[in-house]
Amino acid sequence: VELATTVAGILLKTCVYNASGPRSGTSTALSKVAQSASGAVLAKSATVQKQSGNPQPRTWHHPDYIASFNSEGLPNNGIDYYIDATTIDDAMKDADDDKPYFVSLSGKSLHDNMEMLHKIASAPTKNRISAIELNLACPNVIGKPIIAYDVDQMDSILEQVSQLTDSLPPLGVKLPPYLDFQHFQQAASVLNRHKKLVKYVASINTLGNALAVDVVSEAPCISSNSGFAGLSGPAVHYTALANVRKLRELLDEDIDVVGVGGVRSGKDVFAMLLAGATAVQVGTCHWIEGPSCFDRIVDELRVLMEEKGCRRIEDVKGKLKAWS
Ligand code: RRO
Repeated sequence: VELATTVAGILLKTCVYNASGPRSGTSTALSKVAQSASGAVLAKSATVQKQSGNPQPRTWHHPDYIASFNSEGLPNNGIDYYIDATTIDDAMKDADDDKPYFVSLSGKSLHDNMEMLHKIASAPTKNRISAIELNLACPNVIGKPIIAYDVDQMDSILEQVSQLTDSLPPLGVKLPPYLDFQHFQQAASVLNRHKKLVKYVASINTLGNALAVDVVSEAPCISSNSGFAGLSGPAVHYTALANVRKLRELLDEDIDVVGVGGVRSGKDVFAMLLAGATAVQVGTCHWIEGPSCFDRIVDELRVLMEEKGCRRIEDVKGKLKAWS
C-alpha cells in the first residue's frame, strides 16, 4: 500500500501530518513530529512578534476525550524564529531528507500578515519552507473576528497577498468550519477567484467560542476569554467531514483540500479521504497522545487499506459512495 500524496504539488511520504497548534511551537516539539511517520512538519501559527498568549488555564480536555477546548491566544515564538535556519535545522535534523516543513501565519492584521510574508520572501531559508498556511480562522484573539467568516475581508487579504505570489512558497489557507451551504458557496467562490495563489485549504480550524462548564465550581473550565474557547476533537469530526466534502465539491480541482478535525484513527483518515481530502492533519489527538499517534494512525490506515484492497490514496480520495 502506497500512502504518499501531494499537497500543493509537494510530495508527502504519508498522507497524515500534524495540524498547526498542538506541540508545534518549538523546534524540540517539531523535531518529534519530524521523526515520526508524520508526512510533513507544520509549525504553530506565528505572529510578527513573540507572544505568550492568554492567561491560564486556557485549555481543557473532556475526561473521556470526546472534546477539547482551547483559548490559547496564539502563544508563539514570532515569525523570525519559525523561518530561522537554526530552528529548521533543529526541527528537521533527524527527519527523512525530503520531509516538507510548513509554516503557519496568523497575523493580527493584514499589515502583519504582509510583513511576515515579506520576511519569508526575503529569508535565506525560503527554499526550505515548502508551503505557507495562512490561518484565516483563529477564534481566540480577543476582540478580533474569525476572518474567513467575512468573505469580503478574505477576498481583500488574498488580493493583497496575490501581489507577492511569485516570490513565495505555495500558499494554503486554514479555514473555519462553515455550517450553511450559502456560506460554503460564498467562501468557495472567493477561494476559486484566487486559485492562482491558493494551492490548498486546510479545513477545519476549531469551532469557535464554545463553552465548557464545570459543575463542581459552577464556573467555566477555562479562565481566559470568559471561558469561550475553540472546540476540537471527536466532537467536531463530523462537521470537519462535511466541510471537506462540500469544499471538495465546490472548489476548483487545482485547490487541494486537506482534512482536519477530530481525527484519531486510521478509520477517521479513511473517511476524510473518501470525503475528498488529499491529506489529513491531526491536532487534538497529537496534543493528547503525543507524536507516536502519527505512527499508530498511519499503521491503522495501512492495514485498513490493505483489507479493502486499496493500493493508493487516489483509490480512496473523493470516492464516497451514494447511500445504499
Ligand atoms: O492560539 C490559539 O488560540 C488558536 C489558534 Br491561532 C487557532 O487557529 N485555533 C485555535 O483553536 N487556537
